[in-house]
Amino acid sequence: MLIRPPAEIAPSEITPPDIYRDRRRFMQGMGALAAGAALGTASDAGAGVKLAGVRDSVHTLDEKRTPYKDVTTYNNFYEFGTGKDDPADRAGSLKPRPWTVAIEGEVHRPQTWDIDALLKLAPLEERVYRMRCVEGWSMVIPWVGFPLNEIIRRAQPTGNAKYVEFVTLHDPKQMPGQRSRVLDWPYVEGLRLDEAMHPLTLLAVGLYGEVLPNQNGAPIRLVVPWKYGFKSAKSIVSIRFVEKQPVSSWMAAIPREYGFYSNVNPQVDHPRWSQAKERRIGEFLKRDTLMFNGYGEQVASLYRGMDLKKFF
Ligand SMILES: Nc1nc2c(c(=O)[nH]1)N[C@H]1C(S)=C(S)[C@@H](COP(=O)(O)O)O[C@H]1N2
Ligand SMILES: [Mo]
Repeated sequence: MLIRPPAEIAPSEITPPDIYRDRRRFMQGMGALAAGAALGTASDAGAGVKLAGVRDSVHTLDEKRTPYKDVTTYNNFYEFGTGKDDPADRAGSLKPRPWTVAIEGEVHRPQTWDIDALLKLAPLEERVYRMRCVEGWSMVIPWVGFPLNEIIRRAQPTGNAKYVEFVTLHDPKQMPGQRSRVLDWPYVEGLRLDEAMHPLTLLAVGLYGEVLPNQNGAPIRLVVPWKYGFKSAKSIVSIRFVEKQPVSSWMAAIPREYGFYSNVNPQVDHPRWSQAKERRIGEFLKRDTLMFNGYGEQVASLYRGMDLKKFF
């Protein structure tokens, strides 16, 4: 999004033949099986493998879900390149096992979670969320995950914890895009503690009932449905509780264009384009962008009294 204007997507770009998806998933499955065997870990770590025991939740939508192949082949994940199809083509070098997530900083109980233990921390739910990229496109995605607040409660933030920082893996061997300096790596994002505690804020480990594909942020990523997509950091290795407002990677790169809050807000234009409308991937006509991406009833109270033009 650093270099691209709002996406104008050719239908051919978003409807590759089905066979493409099937071939890719087959190969990923084989890769996961091989990796599982080599590491002696469960083979259910692989993308495309069905997640067991996923509950339905009240978080669903009466909107058409974006097809799996679009969700997994039209991505932003600059660690694998800046093109929309780079992550699907190149994220095979990411190894989602073994993996740990450190809970650190201003907490009474810092802890490093092994990813497989983390998967058992709370019941997995399916949540169908709208996702809106600041570039002007959107999707409806059935995520699988659990609320971030499940981890936060266990970590017991101290009185100094005002914000939470999310840090993506930094390893140019696994993430070749980190060899070019499009961003100051690692990718860092942040939320205010109350935003992080909000029941809509999700840690996702899957989509469409299956283990998260690498290109979507395996093995664990944030999903904050009322904020622009870039707030939802992928492939997280650290969740840090801090006193001062973090500087996110996008704020550091282009402070005039990307602020800390980044709430979806059709009334606040991006300095280079309008945010009033969006193109739902797979649709032809643009639709109006909704305040807080349609989650206003749940989240507007977090911002009561704040000037959202100033705190963009
Ligand atoms: N680590 C990391 N996280 C990231 C990004 C990225 O480049 N690196 N891109 C963000 C942006 S701009 C968007 S729109 C979403 C896209 O998520 P998706 O590809 O799963 O739809 O991921 C976000 N999380
Ligand atoms: Mo984005």
